[in-house]
This record gives sequence, C-alpha cells and structure tokens, in this order.
Amino acid sequence: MKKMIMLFSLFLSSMAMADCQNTFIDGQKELCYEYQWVSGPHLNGGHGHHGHQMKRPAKPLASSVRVLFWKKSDIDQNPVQVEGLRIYPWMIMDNGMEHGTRPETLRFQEGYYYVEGIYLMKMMGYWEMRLTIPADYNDFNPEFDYVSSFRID
Ligand SMILES: [Cu+2]
Repeated sequence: MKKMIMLFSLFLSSMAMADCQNTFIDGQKELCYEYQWVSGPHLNGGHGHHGHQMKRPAKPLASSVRVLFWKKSDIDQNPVQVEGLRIYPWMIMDNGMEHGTRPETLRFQEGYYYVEGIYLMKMMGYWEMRLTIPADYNDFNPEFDYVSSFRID
C-alpha cells in the first residue's frame, strides 16, 4: 500500500512537472506560468500596410495576453502574485538589432496578470514576451535584464 501511494504521488508530481512548461524564478521561489492570448497576437501595430496602395493603413491593433503563475510544487496551481513583475514585448531582428515598442500595461485581476496595449510591428525577425522583476527601474536594460521569455508565433 505504501508503495502504491508512493508511486501515485510520483505520478502526480511528474504530471505537475509536465505542466510546468514555462518557469520563472522569483528569488528563492520557483514558479511555473502559462499564458493565453486574449487578443492577437496582432502583428500589425504600427505599420499596418495592406497589399494595395490607396487603402488607408490599418489602425494598429493592440494585443493582450494573460499569464498565470503558480508555485512549482503546487499541484493545484493556485495563482501567485509576483511583486514588482514586468512583462514586456521585445523584438529580435534578423539583422541582429533588437528593440521594444510602445509601453505596455500590466494589471492583476482574479489571479491572472493581463498585459495589455502590446503593439507588435510586422518586421523581419520575431517578437517575444519577456518576464522579469527589475531590481532598479531606472537602470533596467530590456535587452539583457530578463529571466524568462516566450516567443510570439
Ligand atoms: Cu524591428
């Protein structure tokens, strides 16, 4: 019986591990997170060119994504609030240059972080969302000071 229980808890913890596709280290705490696009991702915010001339450029569409954090050890995946969190879009261009976009907003509601007002331009390269807890907002370098990221496809 004891063996059964052990096997079962091993099974449960491996299931929890399998669910932890994205990790975020918050100090000593190891968190998992998952994300879901609420709107988009729209790759036209800023340069909405249509195929034909004459047409007015499309109004830039903001994308938004929601992110849920939980403690890695927590099988129930209870939402965790992350003090000082920042989640921002970042572009890595094919020519080696990198840059951001307009400032996004972040709010916490009913366990989820909502990142809103994400404007993604369609360019040669790819966008990713980066997650971090900036130690010092005045001395923050978005190119290097992030601890986790996920690619926008
Ligand atoms: Cu670019």
